Formats: sequence, C-alpha cells, structure tokens
Amino acid sequence: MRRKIAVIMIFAVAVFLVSGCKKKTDTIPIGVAGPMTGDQSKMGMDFRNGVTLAVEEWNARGGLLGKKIELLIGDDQHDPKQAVSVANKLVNDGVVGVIGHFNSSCSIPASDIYHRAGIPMVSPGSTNPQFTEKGYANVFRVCGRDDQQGKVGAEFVTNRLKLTRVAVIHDKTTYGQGLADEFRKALGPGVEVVHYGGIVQGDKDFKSVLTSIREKAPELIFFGGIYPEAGLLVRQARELGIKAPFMSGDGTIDPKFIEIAGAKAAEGTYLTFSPDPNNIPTAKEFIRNYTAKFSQIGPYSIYAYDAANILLDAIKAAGTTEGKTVIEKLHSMEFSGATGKVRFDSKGDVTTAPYVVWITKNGQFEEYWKP
Ligand code: ABU
Repeated sequence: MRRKIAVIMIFAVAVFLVSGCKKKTDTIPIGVAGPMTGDQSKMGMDFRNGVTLAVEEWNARGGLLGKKIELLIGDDQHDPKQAVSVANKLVNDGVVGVIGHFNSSCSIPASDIYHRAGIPMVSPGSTNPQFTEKGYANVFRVCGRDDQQGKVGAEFVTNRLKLTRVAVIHDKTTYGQGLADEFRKALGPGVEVVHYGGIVQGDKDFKSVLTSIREKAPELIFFGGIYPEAGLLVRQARELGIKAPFMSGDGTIDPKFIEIAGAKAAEGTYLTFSPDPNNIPTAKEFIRNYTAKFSQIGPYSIYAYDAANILLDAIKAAGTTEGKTVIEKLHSMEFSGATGKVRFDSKGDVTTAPYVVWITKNGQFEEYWKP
C-alpha cells in the first residue's frame, strides 16, 4: 500500500512539474499594467487594447522566437500600493517585460520591483521626470516628460497668449503636482501666479477653491491632473461664471474630459500633448486596424501599441527573453513605431518628445499650436 502511495505521489509531482514547465516554455508572457478599473479606467483600457492589438498581430505572424505571446493584465487602479502588488504578481507569473504603468505614482514604485527582477518595463504614458531618474537601466517610456510638457505649456501662455495673470491648480499627485510645478517654473517673468494650490483627487465639489480663484481674476486656470477632476473643475468653474480658459496636460486629453465637463464648458480648453496621429503617415495602418477592432482610439492607445512592439522587437533582436540582453537591445536599437522612429537615451527617455498645444472645439480635440 505504501509503495502504491509513493508511486502515486511521484506521478503527481511529475505531472505538476511537467505542467509547471509547460507554462514557462510554451508561451512568452508579457504584462500590461495600468488602471483597468475605476475612474481612470479609460486610460487603462486604451493601454490594454493597444497592447492586445500588437500581440495579436505578432501571434498572427507566427509569434516570437517560435512561441506564441501571452498577455497578462495587471489592474493597479491608479493606486501606488496596488501597483507594487501588481508588479510582484506579474514578476511571479514569469513575465519577460511589462508595458505600463500609466500613473507616474504607480510606475515609479513598480519600477523597483521590475528592476530587482531584471526585466524591462516600457511605460506608454508616465511623464513625471523622476520615473527615469533612478538610474535603472530597465526603465523606458515612449512618451515625453513633464519638464518638456510644462515648458511648452508655459511658452504658449507667456509668448503666444501673452497673459500676465494665471491660476495654477494640481491634484497633489506625483504627475499632477509635478506638471503644475514645471509649468509654473517655466512661465515668463511677466506672468504672475495669482493662485497656486492643490485639490484632492476623487473629490467631486471644487466650488470653494474655484470661488476663491474667481476673486483673483486670473486670465487662465492651469490644472495639473487627470480628466475626472479636470472635467468637474471646468464644469463647476463655468457654473460659477468663470470665463477664463482652462489649460491642462496629457492626463486630461481624453473624450471623457469633454463628457464630464460638457462640450460647452470644455470649449476652448488648451491641452499639451504629442502631435495628432492622424497627421502621421506611419500611424495610418495602426489607426485602421485599431478602429476596426476597438472603435475609438484613446490618447495613449498608439503609445501602448508602440511600447509593446518595441519590447517585442527587442526580444526578437536579442534572440532570447533574458532581461539583460533585451534591455541592452532596447538601449541600442532604433525602432520603427506607428508614431515614427523611436530611440531611447541612456536614461530610457525618448530622444525626441515634440509636445504641441491642442484645443477643444465643438466637442472634439484639435491640434492648435506648435512651439
Ligand atoms: N502623463 C499622464 C498621466 C500619467 C502620469 O504620468 O501620471
């Protein structure tokens, strides 16, 4: 009887080992992480969709290094603690690279986990400078940085609009406050900041701070933050009779902003972001395929798609999923993305980040001004 049990146990262990190994050898797992649920889930889903499209295209062409690519999804709910849990889970599940996260407040702590695991992470949308300032070789982003973005916004306000009185609000997050500070720092000496302060992310009523801003009669209100709060701020400002235009950054340029604010209130809002993919010849095929599958393209869909393709191109060129070799390829190669040619500098930032100013017009966003 004892012998019988021992044979069964050996058999069970053998089955476990074989099936365990099977997961690791049959597919190449990559992760996509971001806020997949909650009030910023539109951005997370744009990431997920962009990466899904890239993975499906690779798999339709036969996969990578002779294997199919498997996509593992991590929902950080734009919460830094949750982002660390997600990163640990993705690493434990054996991913060979991660596309994400979205929020700088999530990407920065998660980068410690991926760094320790020695696997590359490529963020499509984390723009806070600190993300690539830790000296981690495995950290990359395909978007620009808020020191570049804030400077373009400030140049627009100072030299194009020639304003002299602005209010600056932020959502107290790494991204929102960081962008607001970069914007404020880059304003010309003739521009007075008549109000500077934070709101609480998740709050719904901003009338008290807006009433105080109204007293100071700014010619423009700049907001560093994401579309849920931006939409409410603009709507409530108009309800209070504030006519000064709003300005914000890449965290606000989403149709959800206009939906929350209402097209009338959102009209004339200025937003810094990268150029319109509709005017980029290399983006045409992506736009056709993405819209056929998911309908509307979000601001970061194309960056998620490029980030995934860049990671997969680097693995292909490396001929292995081993982290160090892939990271070396990411640093040394030039990539042909839907947004154009992409190269990384020694920090993992893109070598060109051409921010422009957009405007909301008739319920749509359109490119408005180039520095
Ligand atoms: N860059 C837009 C918002 C995401 C972030 O950097 O936190």
